[in-house]
Amino acid sequence: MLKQPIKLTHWPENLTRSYRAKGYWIDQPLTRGLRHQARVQPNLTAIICGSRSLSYGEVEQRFMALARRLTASGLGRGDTALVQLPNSAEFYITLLALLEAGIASVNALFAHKQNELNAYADQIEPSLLIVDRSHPLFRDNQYVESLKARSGRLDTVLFRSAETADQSLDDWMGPNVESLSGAGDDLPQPGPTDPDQVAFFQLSGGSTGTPKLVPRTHNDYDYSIRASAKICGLSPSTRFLCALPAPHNFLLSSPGALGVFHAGGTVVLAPNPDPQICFPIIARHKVTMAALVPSAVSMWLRAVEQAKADPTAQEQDLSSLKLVQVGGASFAESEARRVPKVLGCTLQQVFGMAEGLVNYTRLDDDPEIIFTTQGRPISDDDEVRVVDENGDDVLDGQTGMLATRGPYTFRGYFQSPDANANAFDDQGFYFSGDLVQRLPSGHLRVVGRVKDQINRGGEKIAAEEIETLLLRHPQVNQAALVAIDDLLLGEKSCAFIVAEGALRPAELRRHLIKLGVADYKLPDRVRFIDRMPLTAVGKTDKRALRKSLSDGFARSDAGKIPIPETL
Ligand code: J2J
Repeated sequence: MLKQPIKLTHWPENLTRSYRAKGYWIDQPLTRGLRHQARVQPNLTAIICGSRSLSYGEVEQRFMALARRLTASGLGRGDTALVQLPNSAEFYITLLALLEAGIASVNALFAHKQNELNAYADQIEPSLLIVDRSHPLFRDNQYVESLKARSGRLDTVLFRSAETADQSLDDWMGPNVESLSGAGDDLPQPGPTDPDQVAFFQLSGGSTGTPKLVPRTHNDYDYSIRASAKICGLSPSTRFLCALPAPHNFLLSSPGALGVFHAGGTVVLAPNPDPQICFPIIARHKVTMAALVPSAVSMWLRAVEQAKADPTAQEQDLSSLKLVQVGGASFAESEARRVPKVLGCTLQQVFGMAEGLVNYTRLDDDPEIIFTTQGRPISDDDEVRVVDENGDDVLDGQTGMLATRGPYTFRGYFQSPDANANAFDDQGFYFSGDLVQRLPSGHLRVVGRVKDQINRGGEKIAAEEIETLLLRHPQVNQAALVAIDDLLLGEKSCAFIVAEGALRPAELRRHLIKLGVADYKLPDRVRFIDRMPLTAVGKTDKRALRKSLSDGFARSDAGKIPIPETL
């Protein structure tokens, strides 16, 4: 029996016609870029991962083998997969295989734990799970069994870093596809979903209780990738460093690894943006371009300056680096101005979102524009409105809420009617929750947000999600999570708690860890208060809570700051 396509809120007919007519939507699968390069330059390097180097030909062979195996085992269009892999060649090979086989994946960050994975599994009911045995959740089979209980459809589980008894991801990518299935030519052939249907799900930063999923189609995502690759000047000589989580929209599509594959360049993987790890990689592999969050750029600037001041320090050859992209959170103008001087390369500011719209400063923009704005949209057909609380457009230079629609901005979260009712107006404009100003040139400046979210160095935390979990502690009567200013990360989180009886921050931390929350979502500070301040309409007055945080309280100890590994 044919499975139903995955539910999607489509763009209106007149717009889809126009996006096709203008050449944005080309009705090709997202694997097109890599497969094209595998044909024209099979021996060039596509991925460098530790000591391994994979050519375009090898990557294609491996992902096609995996796609065929998956198809042979009865998986295909209408099926979904939950994937959690670290930064590795296998991540890209898996993603490409699932796209080729028509299986829509959710690619969880490696930092995610049961809280997040359960939420994704409940939404997509995966038939397939692809995970890494080195992740603490998958050291034994207990959690896999509980995921199977959540999703009745889940019966295929593949492991990276597999143990002997496991179905090994590596074997499924291996060359002996026919002999493994014993069928040969009779095997059903893999086929991607229709280009207008869901290709995979991106993860929303979110501001509600449950992590939300953004369905992305081949057509819309591929357009954003092709156009981004052009804006960023990618070519076969591009060597792109991916040192943040590979599944994140920034690292995947702005222009990210998929943009690099489209252009025939090389993706060089690193586990995190620590300069001690990344600088030698840049020197060894002659990296030309890196995508970073602001806190990582600040660490790089500091590391270069410290090395310059220290005559005994080993020299770091960063001369191959031509472009550093910074995005995901606000980047201080003073830091932006230092980038060309200290790192000796061009800076590009990127303001994007998993939901769609991506803005770039252009490589040839006036330096003042690059230092002081977060760029302008990819497409002439990105409709951007900056509006006041009545929905009326504000003048250029004035602050308003960002609302957008266009050829690669989604039309609705997966199975979330309430969130969609809040996030969209009746014209299909998506309200991102950002407060921005637009310059007459079309460049945007991000000046704040209205969404109830904390942006911890690019890692997004939906306040409501954590508040709901805090409230599950029997002694917590009320909870509110707010942002504290932080010198390196931009923001950290502080939980205000009204508790019953004596309760210690460590106990709350243990409670959240037990619920399986990703570490970056654990409150950095906890404050116990007697009463929640309320607004006139009786809601928690978060503004008052933020104001009550004194400067001294908010200051962070730079020496103790963990390296931001996730976006
Ligand atoms: C201020 N805030 C920013 C910026 C994102 C490219 C780059 C980033 C993301 C991303 C992405 C910002 N200055 N330069 O998907 O393709 C905040 C805004 C935005 C939210 C989206 C991409 N760049 N932000 O960060 O889905 O609040 O995507 O709405 O994780 O990050 O977060 P996310």
